[in-house]
Amino acid sequence: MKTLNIGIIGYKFMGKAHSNAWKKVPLFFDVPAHPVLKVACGRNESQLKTFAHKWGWEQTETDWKKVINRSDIDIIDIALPQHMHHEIAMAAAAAGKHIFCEKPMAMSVKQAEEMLQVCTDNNVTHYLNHNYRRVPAIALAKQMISEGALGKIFHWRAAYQQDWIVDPAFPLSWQLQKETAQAGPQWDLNSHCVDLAHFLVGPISTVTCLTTNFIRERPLASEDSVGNLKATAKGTATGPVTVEDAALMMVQFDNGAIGSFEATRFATGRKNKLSFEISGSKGSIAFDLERMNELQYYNAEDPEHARGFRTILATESVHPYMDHWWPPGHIIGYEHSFIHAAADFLKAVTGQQAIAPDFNDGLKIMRVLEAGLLSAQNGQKIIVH
Ligand code: SOE
Repeated sequence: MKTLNIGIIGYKFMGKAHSNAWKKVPLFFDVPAHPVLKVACGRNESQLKTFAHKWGWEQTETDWKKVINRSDIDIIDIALPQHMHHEIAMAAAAAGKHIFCEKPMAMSVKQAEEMLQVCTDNNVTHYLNHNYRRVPAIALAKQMISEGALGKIFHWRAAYQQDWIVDPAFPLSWQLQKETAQAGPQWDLNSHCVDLAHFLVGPISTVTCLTTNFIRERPLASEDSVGNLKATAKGTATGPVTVEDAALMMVQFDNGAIGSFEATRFATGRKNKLSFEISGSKGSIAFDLERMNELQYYNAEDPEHARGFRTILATESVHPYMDHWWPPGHIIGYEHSFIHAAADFLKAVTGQQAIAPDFNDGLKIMRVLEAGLLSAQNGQKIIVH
């Protein structure tokens, strides 16, 4: 069987999620080419070696440029914070490597445009890992909408709620600084929800946004404070938080629907709750990541006395991706969405099918997110296109 050699850059939270996907995908899917975990790259050599040993990467390298310049590497997996995506993706595409890139795509629309251009010019496969599209219940929602189950769509309501920085003692990690994150939940969380809104409802034409900060100064973080949404303080010195703590967007879609997006790291008690509801003329659907195997569906055409939201358990072999997993009713989890992405990416690299979201979709997401930041600054409604 054909093999594809992967070089992964980054070994923290996403490095693990991606490594798990590359390892598991040939076990559960009929892959068109076998992914080889060839080389793992990161700056801290001892941590990197521990990671590589545990996850089965054959080699390690501390200089990402050397990984990209290796002739035996086919795929570059960018599992790093967004401020490093542009430079690495540009170099990887120029070297003819296929790119599997973690979200959010970049720091700006301009960077995203350049990344898309260089990938197009070099004819490489590019995938942006908004993994939630590949949660079976969400893929089922897409299928049902395409089949007309909701009729004309009126409303999109999304909320992505976390609470990991409610404590003022939580330090100033890279996610809370503009130089490394560009923005707060508007980038990290609303990027996912805008991707889902584009996927399920359609293009967004205008954006109005409000952002706020609840805590403006935090203790400085220690050097290796990255990964798993944990960080430790370096001492007593503090620094300013330079990204928003919460964002609220209102949008208009090209198809006439209107939508709202709440993204926050201050929803006390909510750890990683991504929920959305779509209301249409014939029915509605609702999803909650905390119950990720379920899709709520209301059919306005049911007999009047029997109407009500019902729960579809998206665990059957007729549901997207589920024929690769367990017997009926056996649930799956967060990491499976990454494995589904790896399976589809290998098909894309071998020319069997296109993959989305790619950098073209990512650029459209960045346009909405950047319009949101601009609107929050100037108080105006921004026209995206
Ligand atoms: C942190 O907020 C985070 O890990 C996101 O960056 C991920 O994309 C999301 O899946 C979970 O939360």
